[in-house]
Amino acid sequence: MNIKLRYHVFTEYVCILLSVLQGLTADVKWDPRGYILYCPCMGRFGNQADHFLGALAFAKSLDRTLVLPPWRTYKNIPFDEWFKVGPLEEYHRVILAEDFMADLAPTHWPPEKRHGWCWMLSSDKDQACKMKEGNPFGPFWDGLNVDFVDYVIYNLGYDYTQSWIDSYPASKYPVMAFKGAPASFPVKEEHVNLQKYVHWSEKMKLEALDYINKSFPGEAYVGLHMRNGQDWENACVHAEGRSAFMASPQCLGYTGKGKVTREMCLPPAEEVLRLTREVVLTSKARVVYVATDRNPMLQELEEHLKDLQVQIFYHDPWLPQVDLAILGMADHFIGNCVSSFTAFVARERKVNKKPTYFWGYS
Ligand code: GFB
Repeated sequence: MNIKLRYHVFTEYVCILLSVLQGLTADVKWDPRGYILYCPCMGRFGNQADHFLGALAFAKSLDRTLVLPPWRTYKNIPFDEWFKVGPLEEYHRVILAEDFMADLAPTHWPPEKRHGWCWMLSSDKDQACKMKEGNPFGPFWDGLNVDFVDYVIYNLGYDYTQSWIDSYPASKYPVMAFKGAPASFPVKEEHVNLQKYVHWSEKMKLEALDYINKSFPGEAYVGLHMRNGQDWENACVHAEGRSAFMASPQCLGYTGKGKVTREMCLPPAEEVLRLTREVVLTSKARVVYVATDRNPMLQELEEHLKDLQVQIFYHDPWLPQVDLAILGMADHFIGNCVSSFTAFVARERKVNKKPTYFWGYS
């Protein structure tokens, strides 16, 4: 084990010990300023992460504690399995959903007071707020042992802070449990920087570093995100010519300058090879790390970069978040303008002042 890795193993043990001690002495008190809870029920990780930043900002604007929802895959993943809680507290009050349910809900949000919150137009008000209908809604709330006895219908936008405070005071509505994230997608421009409070857990960091240290220790590397699975091919059919499409504002900005192109959404092989070579040449890196949901283009890359003596690595980790962490640590990164999976990496790199380029755009 090299020194960097040993240091991380040591810090992880210290963190685990501290959290056990904290758990033993924790005295979770109810906060009368109220709580916000929601299901991260739209899309996969990148979408959920965009929503998370907006929900965090929303909770702060209402001065309510944000209950950190588990991430939703085919099961609930406790928030702190992937990210640290501490750095978020520098921005605003948060509590893990599992702690909220164990320590506060039995007394302050008992089963008979559990109301689901649904956004609905006034004209649809007679429809039920189906908090738990379908997947992931049902399994998400089941994972927290929550059933709803009634619901609250609202049609306020999440920017109308004062209206929220006036209409739903915490004294009358202590817990807001939203059907979906109280936030927009993609993340708003003014919330992008909240990424600085989102830090990988020691466990995730170790997992990424372990791969890096075993595969290309100490080498500068260029990380590539190639989003080219079947679902993406289908989605990109609708992308061309639009002023905004999914995460594209990360490239085109939020004011509709420019249009999404086919090359940005689903870059052809020539564009992948061209930009990779350009970044390898300018960075002088000798390692390329490929992350993808389908085709890593290993043969084409090897052929195209043969004269530069570049080593190419493709890990295909058991957890996509390991790819994200490795891409975040890369010296240079090329991603996809339209993908929110890329957007997570690009935001992390932005706050850490690391360079990012985009297929069909840079
Ligand atoms: O993260 P995500 O919301 O980003 O969804 P997009 C894409 C998912 O595909 C990731 C896998 O969460 C991963 O599970 N994936 C994508 C990858 N790229 C990689 C990669 O490089 N490595 C690994 N290991 N896994 C949106 C979806 O995806 O695409 C929407 O959220 C919809 O629901 C749309 O399907 C078409 O923004 O790229």
